Amino acid sequence: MSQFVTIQVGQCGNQIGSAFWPLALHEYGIQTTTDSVNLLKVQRNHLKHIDELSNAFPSFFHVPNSTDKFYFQDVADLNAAKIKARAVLIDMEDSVVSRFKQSPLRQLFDQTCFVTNYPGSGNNWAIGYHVHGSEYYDRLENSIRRVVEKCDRLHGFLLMHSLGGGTGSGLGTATLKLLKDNYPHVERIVSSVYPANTQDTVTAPYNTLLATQELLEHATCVLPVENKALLDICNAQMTKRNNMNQINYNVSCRPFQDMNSIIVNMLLHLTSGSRFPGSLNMDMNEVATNLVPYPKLHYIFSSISPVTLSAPNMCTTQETKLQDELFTNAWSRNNQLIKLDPLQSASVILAAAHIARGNTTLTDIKRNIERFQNKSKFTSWSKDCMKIGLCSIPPAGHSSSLLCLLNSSAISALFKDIIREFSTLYKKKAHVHHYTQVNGFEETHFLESKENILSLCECYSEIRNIEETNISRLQVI
Ligand SMILES: Nc1nc2c(ncn2[C@@H]2O[C@H](COP(=O)(O)OP(=O)(O)OP(=O)(O)O)[C@@H](O)[C@H]2O)c(=O)[nH]1
Ligand SMILES: [Mg+2]
Repeated sequence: MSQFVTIQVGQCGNQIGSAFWPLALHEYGIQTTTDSVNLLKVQRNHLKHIDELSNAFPSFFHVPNSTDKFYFQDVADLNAAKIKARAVLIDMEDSVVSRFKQSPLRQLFDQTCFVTNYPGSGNNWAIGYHVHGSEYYDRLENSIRRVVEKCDRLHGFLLMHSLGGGTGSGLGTATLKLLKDNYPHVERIVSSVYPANTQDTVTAPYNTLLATQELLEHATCVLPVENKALLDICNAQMTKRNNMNQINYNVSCRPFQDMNSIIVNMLLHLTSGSRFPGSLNMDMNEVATNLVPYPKLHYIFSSISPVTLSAPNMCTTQETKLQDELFTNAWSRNNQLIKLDPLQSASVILAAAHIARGNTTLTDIKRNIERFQNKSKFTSWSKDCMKIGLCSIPPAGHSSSLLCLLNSSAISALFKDIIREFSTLYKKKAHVHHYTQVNGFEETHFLESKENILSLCECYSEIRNIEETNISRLQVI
């Protein structure tokens, strides 16, 4: 089974990480809470799939003395066996990362995998990328190398960060470049949280533009996420629950925790085919080969169904959903992790993949793929090809689930938004001096990034126009 190293950068990246590790352990049937409902469910799940879980466990965790018997049931077992997460935790302030050091999972993280400083990158991409990127290059290189050396089947890096601030966007993309330079053949899958239009950081448009340019150059695949979309998904989930659950939820709610667990479930689902067996397993390297037709056109829409929230009481076992309903929900724009519709009529699908987990059958998939092909517009080369994956192990708490991945020209709306927000600020040269006073940053970098993103938008519209011309010609004949 493949192995993955997660790299968490900045506040957001590390908060996503703090949702990631308990849920990843949960998937292997390992208990991290004292909640009795969850305990029962996890243990049942654990017993049913013990062999598969045992084989798949080293995907995210280093087991020093490999044992034949998979005996881990809770954190104490992990500590006794000196299990370590394959992770590097980076932040230029230490408040979020230090929460890891105090959490019940603290012994999962080796001291050498923490790279922190004080007091952050001041919401400035240039400080994250140029100042911290140079100063911490050697430490990052060493920390990553140490984790990599403990892998014998390293398949990919999973980088988690946001683009609105300075550390996740600046140092995050500097780290991505480091990964590309040092490990060019290992996939770099990035989950990037894009800021909402009503931004909490005035310089977010600059940081987002500059980071996006780096993501285009150095990532294998980017799975963009918007907090607005996550919040809407969480709210929709809440209105479906009864009042008592709603009250419990409101009391215990930590909004980012639920929003982040949606991202985590997407990442766990994405990697499931490389970790668990299945009758038609989709490996991670197949994701990039199938979904990225040209190197820079690697932004992928993702949606999952059913949605899982992590708050106590909320992650109860669901009855088997009707399979067709799983697919319909995954195609809905309401389930997309960004606030765009990949299937809108003016767009064209460049590539698509559906990864099912649990008791979905090939017949279910085939029937639904046909529905999908009839409702969507494709390029000439993607019309008849649909990558499908079937992984037999469902996520914790569900009997089946579906991840839909789409490379759609509709993504250009995200890029146009980035340029619009940037131009509003840049027209008045507001806040520019914070960037130009950073050693290594040139003002031309803003305009070059803008040009590159614009030319990406042109690529998407060219593909869409060619397809439209083809379609109308066909109609005339
Ligand atoms: N989904 C999600 N978004 C977050 C989280 N924390 C922060 N954000 C978003 O991330 C952006 C701010 O970036 P941060 O991650 O706080 O910044 P940073 O990378 O630590 O950079 P600096 O603090 O500027 O050094 C804003 O758009 C926030 O809404 C989180 O836990 N989850
Ligand atoms: Mg920060």
